[in-house]
Amino acid sequence: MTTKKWMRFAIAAVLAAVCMSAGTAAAETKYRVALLVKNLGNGFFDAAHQGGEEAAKELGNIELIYTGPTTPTAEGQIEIINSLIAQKVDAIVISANDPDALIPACKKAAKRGITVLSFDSGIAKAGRTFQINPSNPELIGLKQLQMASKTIGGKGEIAILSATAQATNQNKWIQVMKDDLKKPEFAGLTLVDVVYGDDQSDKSYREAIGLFRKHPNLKAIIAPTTVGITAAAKAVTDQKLVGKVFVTGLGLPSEMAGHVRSGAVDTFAIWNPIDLGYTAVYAAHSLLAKKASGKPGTQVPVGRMGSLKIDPDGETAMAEPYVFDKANVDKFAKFF
Ligand code: RAM
Repeated sequence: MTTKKWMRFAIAAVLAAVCMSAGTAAAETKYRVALLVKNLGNGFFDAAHQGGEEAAKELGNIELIYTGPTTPTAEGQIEIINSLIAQKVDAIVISANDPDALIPACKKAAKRGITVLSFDSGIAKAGRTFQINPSNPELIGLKQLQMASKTIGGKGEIAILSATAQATNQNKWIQVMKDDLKKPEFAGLTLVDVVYGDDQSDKSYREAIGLFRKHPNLKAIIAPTTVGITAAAKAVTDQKLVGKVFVTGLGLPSEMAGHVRSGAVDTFAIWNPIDLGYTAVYAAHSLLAKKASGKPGTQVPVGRMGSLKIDPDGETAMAEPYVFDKANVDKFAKFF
């Protein structure tokens, strides 16, 4: 090797060593982030998990732990939070089964230095740094009433088939719908019942059948849950009520395409659950890496989703719900 060549080789070797040690330093700041969902086996959360993994991959220093109870209960989530505290994770990003019951467990986690965020279904202020709503709750509630009203020509009996009776997100949307029903725009609609399928397919199905029996003049079921809406649509088909009772609410195009085709569903809405999971995990990283405080009035960077503006109540919204019908459902069914 000539002296010149040797010098070049030596410089390259030193540079490589410096880069490697920088790489090792980055690898040392690996964050363990738990994505704790209402329950496992729900396609909506599977999609959110996919988005969370995407954020973890992009950021490079997150180990994502995807977890949740088998049924959507606060007790199941409290048990998991205690185990995550024992495992000393860095952050818990939770879709809560109850706004208040989880506060003590989440406070305990925060005391041990764990960052706690809620997404999808929130925890009350005292239990988290901030809550990421998929969209503005007023808009989500209103959209569902508008879809039901349009499908049944603005007139008739409607019922709500929800998730669990304690779910923060569904309860908020139901309240918005009840308030909006007082508007002249919805004067022809009568809300005759609110029932709970607990985000379990079989219970949701039975509740839908119960509604048909109890309310023979029922025109529409609004199910503000991806589990409830599919079960209700199946019940309508099985009971040969297509064209008589319509189902609307919040659903996944992948699960709803067949029901739109059958006519049991005219329109339904949802936001992108992959984006929601991505946003939630990215936001946790921004706090852990001290790129944001998460305090009201500040912004939190969330990668390809831009940034979240935290409002005075410590809440933020991701995007607007999107409406699906037979013209576009198949296109989106490939994604979520
Ligand atoms: C179900 C869950 C979730 C909700 C969606 C619309 O999958 O209840 O929390 O956001 O429906």
